Amino acid sequence: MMSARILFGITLLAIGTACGPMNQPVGREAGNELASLRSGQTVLTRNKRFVLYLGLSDAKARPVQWDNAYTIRVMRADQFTPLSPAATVTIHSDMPGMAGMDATDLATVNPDGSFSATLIYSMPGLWSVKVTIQDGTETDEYEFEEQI
Ligand SMILES: [Cu+2]
Repeated sequence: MMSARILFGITLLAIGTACGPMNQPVGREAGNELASLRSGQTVLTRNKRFVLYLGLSDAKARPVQWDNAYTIRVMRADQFTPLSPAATVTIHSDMPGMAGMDATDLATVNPDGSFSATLIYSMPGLWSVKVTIQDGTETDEYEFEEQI
């Protein structure tokens, strides 16, 4: 029977091998650079349909491994009007180059119209995050990367 120490070593080796590519930024097409989103930054979504604010809820400067609570605020970019009550915000996170790491979460809407979501970066490395906003017939997204 294998000792626990040997088994642990084999497991670490397997993880190290599997995760090699994910610590490198994946190749980018021109004009499709992914930015790291600084907490508290306000950005326009890809097709300029929405203004998106995404901030860490507990005033951390940077996200950390495991749970990160985010507050998300969205306005329609054309008139700076609020979203309709039926609007949804979905967050998809993944590690580029590593299978089986992706997760999709629907953000919870708060009484003041903001959204809350918890992103779980389950291991160190490069994470790719896509925020998708849908309001009626309008859908738009914003992608960024985080090095955890
Ligand atoms: Cu990984």
